[in-house]
Amino acid sequence: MSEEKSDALAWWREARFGMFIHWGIYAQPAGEWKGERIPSLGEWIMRNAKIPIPEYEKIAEQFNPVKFDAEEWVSIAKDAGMKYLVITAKHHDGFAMFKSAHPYNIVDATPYGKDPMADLAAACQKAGIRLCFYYSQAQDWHAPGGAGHWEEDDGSGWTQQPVEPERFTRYLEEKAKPQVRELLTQYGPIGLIWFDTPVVITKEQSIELRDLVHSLQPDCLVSGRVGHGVGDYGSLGDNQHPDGAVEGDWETPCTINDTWGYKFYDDNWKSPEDLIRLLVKCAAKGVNYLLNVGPTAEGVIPEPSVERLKAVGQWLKFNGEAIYGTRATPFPCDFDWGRVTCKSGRVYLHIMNWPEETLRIAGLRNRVLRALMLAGSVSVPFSQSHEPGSDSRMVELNLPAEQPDPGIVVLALNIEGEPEVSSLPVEK
Ligand code: JFZ
Repeated sequence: MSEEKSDALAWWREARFGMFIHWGIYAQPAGEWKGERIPSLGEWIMRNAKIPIPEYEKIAEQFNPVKFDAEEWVSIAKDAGMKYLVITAKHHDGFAMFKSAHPYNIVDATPYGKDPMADLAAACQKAGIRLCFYYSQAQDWHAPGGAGHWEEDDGSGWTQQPVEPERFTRYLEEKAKPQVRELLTQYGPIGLIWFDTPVVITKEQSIELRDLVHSLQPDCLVSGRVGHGVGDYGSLGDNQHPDGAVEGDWETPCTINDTWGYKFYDDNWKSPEDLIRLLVKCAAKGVNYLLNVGPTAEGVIPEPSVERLKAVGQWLKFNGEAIYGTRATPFPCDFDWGRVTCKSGRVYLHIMNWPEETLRIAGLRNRVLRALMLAGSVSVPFSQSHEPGSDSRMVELNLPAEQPDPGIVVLALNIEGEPEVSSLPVEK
């Protein structure tokens, strides 16, 4: 991470929670091809069902998301407590979901004929949400020279061609770079470009893409998946949350069910409690949580996702202070009872397993001024001790015997100064 980018990262660090949207013409087959359910990710159906390019192109001729309503999508994100939105402008299938000079795009190749990104840009602007774009820079199964490009072989079927460096360079120059330029010049300020699966890209090419983004919009961030570690922040593996401490700026992309792009029969939904737990576990490591929805071909965010996002938003309404603008736990370890976030003057205890008696926190060096449950602002009686001989410190919180809420209860400790803990917070 370069020094000069840290200002541009300020909003992103503060945000902690964003909406990922995987939306493309793959939502039309929705996980099924010629009567067969195709395993794995919805947005990978072209490759997994080995759909020839001319047949896949026909999907676009049916794609008509008449129920798409940008303001509604943005309000779903806002009600969930999400602060930014990252939408697939072009996924690996090569189809642009925006107005582009390249003809394979939603405006020119579908009956819909409109640019949803323009509507989203306006709705985001109005709602104070940062609009960001996902762009598959290397994999493009439709464009000659793109990684994973389909070509008809000797007549026996369709296969992926090995990538030849000169052809790939031509694809980058003729399609990827011009489209990145379009995304950064047609829709006003963009928060970040979420490049993905660098596969064959060279380090020089990753740097060129990053520099192109920064030259068009200096404050626009570039995701780590641009390749070769040259992005402005890193991406963890999908649905991952780190166990140990993490250095630097990271984000975890997550699914609510098991796919990114819509599949009509994937109903393996995580519970709202699971989603909140993952949000807390990410925040406790200073990691952003980018939670995905996969809208249908009609342009509707599936109801089970909407319900769950509402529940997360409800939790954040009371406990958001313990997520937004916080830093990773100051403690060198995790605790059985839950997770910790903090900011200047405050330590937040996210209680996932309600303790049987007193909750003991060892090692906090700051004087605690007050302890309260965030939801309802209920004060919690506590005591604090310090044994100078062994330099052992302890805060004891007398929680109610009954957990006041079945979800994660957050305790805020008002402290003096910046949170500080002993390097080994030993419990007696
Ligand atoms: C990629 C895409 O192939 C997929 O379709 C989706 O868009 C997802 C968000 O990103 O898949 C990945 C990329 C990287 C990892 C896992 C899945 N990873 O690093 O663990």
